[in-house]
Amino acid sequence: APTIQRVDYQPLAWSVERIDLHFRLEPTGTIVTNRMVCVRNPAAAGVGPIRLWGEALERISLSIDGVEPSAGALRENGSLLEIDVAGPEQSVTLEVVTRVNPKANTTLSGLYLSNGGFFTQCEAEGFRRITCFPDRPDVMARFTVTLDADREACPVLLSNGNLLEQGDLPDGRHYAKWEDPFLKPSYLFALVAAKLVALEREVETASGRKVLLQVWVEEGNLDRCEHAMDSLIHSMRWDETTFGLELDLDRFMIVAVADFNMGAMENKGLNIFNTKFVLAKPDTATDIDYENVESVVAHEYFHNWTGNRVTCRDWFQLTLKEGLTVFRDQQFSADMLARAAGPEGAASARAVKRIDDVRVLRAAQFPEDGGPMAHPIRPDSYQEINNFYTATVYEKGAEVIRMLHTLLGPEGFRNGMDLYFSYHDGCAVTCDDFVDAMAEANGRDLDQFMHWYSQSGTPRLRAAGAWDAASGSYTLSLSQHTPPTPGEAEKQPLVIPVALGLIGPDGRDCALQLEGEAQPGATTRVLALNSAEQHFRFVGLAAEPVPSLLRGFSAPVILELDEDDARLAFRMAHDSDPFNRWDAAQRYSERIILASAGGTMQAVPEAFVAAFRTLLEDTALDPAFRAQALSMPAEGFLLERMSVADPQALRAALVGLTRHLGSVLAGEWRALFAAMQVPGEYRYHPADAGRRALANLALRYLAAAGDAEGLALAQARFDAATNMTERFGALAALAQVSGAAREAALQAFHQRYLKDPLVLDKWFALQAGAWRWSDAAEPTVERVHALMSDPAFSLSNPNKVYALLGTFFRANAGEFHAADGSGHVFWADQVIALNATNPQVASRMARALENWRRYTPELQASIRPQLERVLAAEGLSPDVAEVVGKALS
Ligand code: B3K
Ligand code: ZN
Repeated sequence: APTIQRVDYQPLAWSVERIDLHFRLEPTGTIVTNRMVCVRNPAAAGVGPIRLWGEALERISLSIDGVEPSAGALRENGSLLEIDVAGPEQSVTLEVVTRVNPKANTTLSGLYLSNGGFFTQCEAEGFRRITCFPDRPDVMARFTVTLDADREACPVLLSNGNLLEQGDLPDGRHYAKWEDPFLKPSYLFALVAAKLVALEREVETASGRKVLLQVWVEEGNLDRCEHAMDSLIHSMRWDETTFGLELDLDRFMIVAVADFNMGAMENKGLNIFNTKFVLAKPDTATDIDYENVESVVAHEYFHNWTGNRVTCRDWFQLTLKEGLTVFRDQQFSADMLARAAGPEGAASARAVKRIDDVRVLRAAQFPEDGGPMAHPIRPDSYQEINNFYTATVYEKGAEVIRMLHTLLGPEGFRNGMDLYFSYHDGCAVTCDDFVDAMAEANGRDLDQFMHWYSQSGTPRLRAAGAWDAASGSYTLSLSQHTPPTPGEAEKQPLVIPVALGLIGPDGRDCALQLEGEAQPGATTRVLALNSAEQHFRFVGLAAEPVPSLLRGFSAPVILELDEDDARLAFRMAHDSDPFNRWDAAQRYSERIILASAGGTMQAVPEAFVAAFRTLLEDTALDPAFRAQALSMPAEGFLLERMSVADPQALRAALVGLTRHLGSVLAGEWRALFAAMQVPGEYRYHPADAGRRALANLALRYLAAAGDAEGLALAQARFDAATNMTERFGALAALAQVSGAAREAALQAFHQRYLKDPLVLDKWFALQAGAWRWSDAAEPTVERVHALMSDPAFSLSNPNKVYALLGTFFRANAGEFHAADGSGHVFWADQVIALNATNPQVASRMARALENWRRYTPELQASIRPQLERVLAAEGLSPDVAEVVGKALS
C-alpha cells in the first residue's frame, strides 16, 4: 500500500455543503441515494476536479445537476473517483446511487449487520463504504438522512441529530427522517435500524435546556443500562462545571451493539458502543467493568466538543481529539473517585486512577515506542490509518496534554481551552492550532514543547544527587536523552516537567528552597527541564534528603536513578506522594524479578518481603491503593526492561516471586481476605471495589502458593458469591491450580452464563491468560485451540477474538512464546484467517509479534518464518501488511 505523508496535505478543490441521504435498507442489497451540494473550496481556489472516494460499492448511477458526466470527465483510480466540472459554476448538485451488501460486510466498517439490525462505523474511512463522498475530516457538511426499512425487523430507526418526521410506508415498511443541525465530517455519520428498546431520561442542561437521553439496547438487556445512563449524566455535569461545555443537541443517544471493532464511537448525537462498555449489572459485570463503562461513556460524550465541534483537519492530527479526550476522561474519572472517597481519601483515590493509567502506558505504549511501529503522537506517515489508533496517539497523547495542564496550571489550561473553542468551533484544525491557543491564552512560548508532537521514543530522564553537608545543600542533576527510533536518529531536548520532593531522614518532606530564593516554599514543586542537562541546587537542608522524582508521573519518561534496596524500601514506606510510593514498590519488585529472570538471584531478599508486608498490613492505606501496591509490574513492561526479552525466564521469575509472597505471607493474606469482606448487597462504589480488589488479590496469592485454606476460601466464595466481582475473582484464583476443582469451577461458570456473551468473554480470557503454576498444567495454547471450537466462540465477533486470541497473544507472553514455537504457528494461522474477513481485527492480533527482534535468538528463529508466512499470504490487507512489513523491515 502507498504511504501517505503528513506534509502532503492539500485542501480539496471541492467540498460538500449539504448532503441528503436516503437508505432503502435490505440485508443483502441496500440502496443508498446520495444527493449532495458540492461547492468550490475557496481554500483551494476551487481549481481541480471533484474528488470522491468509494469502496466496496456497486454504483448504479451518478449525475451532476441531473446530467451524467461524459466518459472523459470521470476518472477512477482504485477507490478514488475524480469528476471534472467544465463550467464556471460555484456549486453543483451531485447525485449518486449505490448498492451495498451489509450482510456480506464482515469488516464491521461501513454499513453492516449485527443480530439482524443495521449499524454503521465510519471512523476513519468507513463512510466511503456506504456512498461516494470526499471522505476526509476537513469536509464538513450538513446532513439529512432518511431511513426506510422493514417495520418488523427494524422497528427503531436512528441517525444523527433531531428526528424530523416518521411514518408508515407500503409493504410493511416504515421510515424516519433525521437532520443534524451541526456541520460534521463524514466519519461522524451514523445510522441504526434494529429491534431495540431504550432507557430514557429527561434532564436539563446548565443553561436550562431540556434534553432527552437514551440508551438503546436489545430488550433482554434493559436491566443493564442504568449505570451507563448515570455515567452519561455525570459526564454532562462534569463538562459543564469543569470546562463550561454543554450538550448542544436536543437528544443524545447511546446504542449498544455486540459486533464492534473497538470500544465505542462518538458519532454526533448517536454514539455507538460495544455492548461491553454499556451493559452492567451486579450479576454479570465486575467493578472494573463498571469503571470502564463510566470512563468510556465519558470519553465518547466528551468528544462532542473535543472531536466533533472542533475536529481534525486530517488523520495525522488524530491525537488532537484523542489525546485531549483521553486526558479529559482520566480527569473525570479521577474526580469521580475523589468525590466518592471524600476529602480524607481524595488524594489516594486520585493516585489509584493515575496508577491505573500509568500501568497501561508502561505496558502498552512504552513497548510500542521502542519497536518498529514507533511514531510520534502526531505521526508523519501511515499506510493504513486504522493502524494508528494506538497507545501512542491516545495514551501518550493524553500525557502530553497532561504536561500542558501541569505547566500552565488548571486555570491557564482552562483559559487555553476557552480560546481554542472561540477560535475553532465548527472547524477542522491541527495540533498546532491547539497548542497555539494554549500559548496565546497564557502568554507562553510553547515552540520547544511541540517536540513532543514530532518525536517518537520514550525519553530517559537521568537523575543524580550530590549532598554537601557543609553548606546543607543538595544538587540535583537532571539530564535527558531519547534513544533513536525508526526514521529519527537525532532527538531534540524536550520540555519535561519534573514534579519532585525531597524526603528527610525522618520520612517527612522538606520545604523546598532553590539557591537564590528568599525562603523555603512548598514540599512538592515542578521543575521544567528543557535542555540536555541541568542542575538544581536546593539549600537550607539539615540532612541528606532522599529525592522523590516525577511525582504523580509528571512526564511520560523512564526515570533512571540509582537507588539501593534500602532507599526503595524507605520510599515504599514514607514517600508522601502515593504514586511514587507505589512506584517504589514496583521498582523494587522489578529489580528482584529481573535479577531472578537473569539468573543472578536465587532467593527473594528478606528485606523485600518485610517492605511488602508493611504495605500489606498498613490499614491506614486505602484498600484500592494497597491492591495496586501489592500487584506485580505488568509483564509487558518487564519484558521491555530486559536487555534481551526472555518471556519464559520472566514468567518463571514472576511465578517464583508470587508463590513466595503467597506462601511466606499466607497468614497475612488470609487475615487480609477476612478483613476485606464487604457486607450487604452489592453496590458499585469505589470504596467497596477497593476492598473486593484486595480480597481477590489475596486469594490469588494464596492460590499461587497452593495454600489449602486459601483455596477453600476461594471455593466457598465462588459458590456463595452474589456478584460478578467476587465470583470471577474466586474463579480466577481457583483456575490457578490445575486439577478437578479448576475444571469444575470453569464448567459451572460456563453453564451459568451460557446465554451471556459478555460473561463468556471473561471465561475465554481467563483461560487464554492462564499461567502454568505447575509443570502438570497443560500448555495454554492447547486450551486456546480447543476453546475455538466452543459453540460460543466466533472468529467474526471481535469481542470473542480479543478475549480468547487477543489475551493469549498480547497478555500471556510466557505461554504464547512456548519454546516449541507452537504459539507462533497458531498466531500466523489466526492472523491469516482473520485477515480475510476483518483486517482491523487481524491487524490488532498481528501487532502481538512486532517486537520480535527483542527476543532471544531461539525465539526470533521461531517467529521470523511465521511473520514471513503472513506477509506472503494471499490477499493481505494493507492493515496487516503495514504491521508485518514494518516488523520485518
Ligand atoms: N474515535 C473512535 C475510534 C475509531 C477507531 C477507528 N478504527 C473511538 C474513540 O476514540 O472514542
Ligand atoms: Zn476517542
